[in-house]
Amino acid sequence: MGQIYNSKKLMDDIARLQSSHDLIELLSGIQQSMAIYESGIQEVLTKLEILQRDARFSKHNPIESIKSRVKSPMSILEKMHRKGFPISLESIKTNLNDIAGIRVICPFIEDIYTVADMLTRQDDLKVLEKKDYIQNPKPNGYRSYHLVLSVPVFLSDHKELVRVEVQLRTIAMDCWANIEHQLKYKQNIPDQALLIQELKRCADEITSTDLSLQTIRDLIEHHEEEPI
Ligand code: 0O2
Repeated sequence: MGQIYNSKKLMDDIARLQSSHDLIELLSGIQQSMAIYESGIQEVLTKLEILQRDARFSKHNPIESIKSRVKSPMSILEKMHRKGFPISLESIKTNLNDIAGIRVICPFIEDIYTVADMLTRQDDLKVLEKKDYIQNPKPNGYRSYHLVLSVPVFLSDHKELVRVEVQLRTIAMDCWANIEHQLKYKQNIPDQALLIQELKRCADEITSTDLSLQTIRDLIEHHEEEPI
């Protein structure tokens, strides 16, 4: 997420690298490969929905809401370009972990680890990567827990292992990340440096609020009711 997204510059760079025929082929190849990523998302979404349904029978539901998306072709090309990877279908498949993406929003920090545990215990999923940006926030203040999972998708004549990135965050972390993402993709905003500084301050306040809310919830939960 380092650089400001400049679609004109990206297209100029890609045009320099490829003939326009190659580029059209590449974009249609990306479009065709989307179906398999959608299937990967569907598999993991089903698992999360089952967990959500199961939680209806317990005291607390650790999942507030779930969002999903397949990365758009332009966003795929922008990320390949930003990371300096060669631009080809094979390279996209090898190098990008988040073409299929799911975001799980949790009420409390502890819920994030509960849901991550419940998912990673499932023996048909393989955990390829874990990144704990809650214990180790990014310098800009970004906090979330990321998992890259490999999920089997059964097609008519073969099985494909699809990589799906799951981002888990609290409601406040999600709100922060959405605003920060918008700022990154906007150009020529006045006082950008000041806004970045303000965002960092908000991230620190959110961290402290998330921790306090967790403590209050734990106190309420562990309070033994007096017998009447
Ligand atoms: P977009 O537009 O949201 O899709 P990796 O190969 O996994 O090691 P990667 O993909 O850079 O390298 O990993 P990382 O840091 O886990 O980031 C993956 C995604 O997490 C990003 O995808 C964002 O969605 C989110 N993310 C990471 N850092 C930040 C941040 O500082 N701010 C915000 N708002 N989101 C962040 P994309 O493709 O960069 O962006």
